[in-house]
Amino acid sequence: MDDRELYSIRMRAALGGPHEDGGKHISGGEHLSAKASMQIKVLELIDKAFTHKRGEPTFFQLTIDKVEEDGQMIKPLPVSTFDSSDAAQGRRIAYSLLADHGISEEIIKKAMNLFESINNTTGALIINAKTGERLDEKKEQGVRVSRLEWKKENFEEWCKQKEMPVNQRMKEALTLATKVCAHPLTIAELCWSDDPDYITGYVASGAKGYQRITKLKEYGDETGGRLFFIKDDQPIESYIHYLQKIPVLIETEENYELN
Ligand code: WAQ
Ligand code: MG
Repeated sequence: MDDRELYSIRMRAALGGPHEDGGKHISGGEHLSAKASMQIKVLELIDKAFTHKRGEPTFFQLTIDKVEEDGQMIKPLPVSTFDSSDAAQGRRIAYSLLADHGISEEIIKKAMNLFESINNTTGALIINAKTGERLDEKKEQGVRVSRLEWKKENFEEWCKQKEMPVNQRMKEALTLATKVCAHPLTIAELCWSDDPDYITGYVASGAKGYQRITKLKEYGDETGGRLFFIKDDQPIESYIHYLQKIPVLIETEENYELN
């Protein structure tokens, strides 16, 4: 076996049946892995789904695909943090951070209202930053970004250097945002979790980095999601292909090897 061969591992879990049959979305997750580490990554995903605060799944699906596409290595976006004392203040900060990217107030408002209606999506909604129109055709589910990884040891070393606590959730979110924002069509991403016990979210972009906002919703609230604001000057199909299929490894050093 060539130990540089990579596998994409994807998980989705729902309560009351599969998502497409109306089940409630509980959890999703993805890894890129060498064959030797697949078992441990699968166990992590089982643990993630079956200890979830949105509920205990009755449907759990795992998909493993061998990756044939060439990958890219990208440095993590720089991180900054904005403190908010409540959700309302957090959303005002999110507004102004999105407006810094030239997105109009009307479109931001429209997009934020979408969060109230998308609390069962497994993926992200892709929004035309000029018109506010939704560009993905995936209806309920949105587009799931896959084939991304940040090796644990490298992430922990990076946290130490930045004097930041090791936060698994931030690792996943920063990995995703770095992949999404590395594409030239992405103007900015807005995200907060759909987990009732996680209230920190972010606005991210290649231009401004990963801008965390400590409180974007109140505890107990199960609404959350992801919006990608994009330019409309290239076909959406190649953008979606990049998000779903092109492997991206986050690395802070040269000579990086995934295990
Ligand atoms: N691709 C596209 N959309 C996704 C993906 C993905 N791989 N994973 C999650 N989503 C969407 C989906 O609609 C989820 O319901 C929603 O995002 C929220 O996902 O402290 O934990 O995993 O810096 O609940 C951000 C702040 C935490 C971290 C975000 O999101 C920090 C979070 P969750
Ligand atoms: Mg979640």
